[in-house]
Amino acid sequence: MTFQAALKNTANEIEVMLDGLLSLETSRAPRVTEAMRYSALAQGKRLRPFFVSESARILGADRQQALRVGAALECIHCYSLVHDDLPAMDDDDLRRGKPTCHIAYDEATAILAGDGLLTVAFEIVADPATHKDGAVRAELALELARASGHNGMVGGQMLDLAAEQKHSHDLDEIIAIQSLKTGALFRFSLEGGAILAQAGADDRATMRTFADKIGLAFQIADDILDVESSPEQLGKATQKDADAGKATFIDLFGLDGARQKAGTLADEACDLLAAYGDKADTLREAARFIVERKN
Ligand code: GRG
Repeated sequence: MTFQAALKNTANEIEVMLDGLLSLETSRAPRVTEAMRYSALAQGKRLRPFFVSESARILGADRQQALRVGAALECIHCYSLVHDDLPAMDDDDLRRGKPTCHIAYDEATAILAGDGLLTVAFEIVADPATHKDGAVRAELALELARASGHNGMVGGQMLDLAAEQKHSHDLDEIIAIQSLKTGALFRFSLEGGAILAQAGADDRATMRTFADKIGLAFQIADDILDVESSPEQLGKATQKDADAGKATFIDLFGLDGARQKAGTLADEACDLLAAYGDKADTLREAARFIVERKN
């Protein structure tokens, strides 16, 4: 199966799963559930669940279980987008081609919808349907919390806000920030499949290193799209980084240099998968897509 077909399949399955997990029928507070559904069921690429399902497939874990872990991770990703769009953060009106959650609802509802998505992620992972072995579920919850929290994505967002204030343009600092802000969830996506498969230390390390390379390549591509693309194409505002005084990889490498750096990272990521042979072809295509994508 080609990468595009596999991504589409996973996206469809994740949307069906999220539709069931975020059920309005069983909701005791329909407004917040509606806002959660509004953001989580909006058209996203579902890259992170795709990576969970691919690492699970390559390492021999069950697909339905991998989809549950992917759905949990997508909930965390969507919560971060909802909160990131709030007036106190990026103050954006457009996300995934639609009004952002606080515009469609209101700020308090958007904050609660983000909180709801964050917590439901752990409800999904801790449910016995995710894995029969409680130790596996506990490890998934632990790593997901580490990736999402103050020493992961939340910490990266904090450092990013601070760097904006001091207009910092130091390469090591930008890499360190991005490795937390966007890299941590990619790391969990590839390690999550390995945890489900109860894979050994070598496989887990390979998946983590692959994730670090593509996570950084993803962020460089994001910086390029912010400069070169349009809100119509991306479904979100562009030219945000310069306006916010954010230090980006383009400031450091220039546009061509940034493109080259992202390509090199994708090559290095693909090389890491040699031991998995053809089985990892879709993952290799995904690494290329990360740097060549148009949205
Ligand atoms: C507010 C706790 C908190 C964290 C925010 C990751 C993050 C930290 C904010 C997201 C804002 C942003 C635009 C970050 C740049 C990289 C990124 C995560 C882009 C969006 O991811 P895609 O392209 O989006 O996978 P889709 O919509 O396809 O899921």
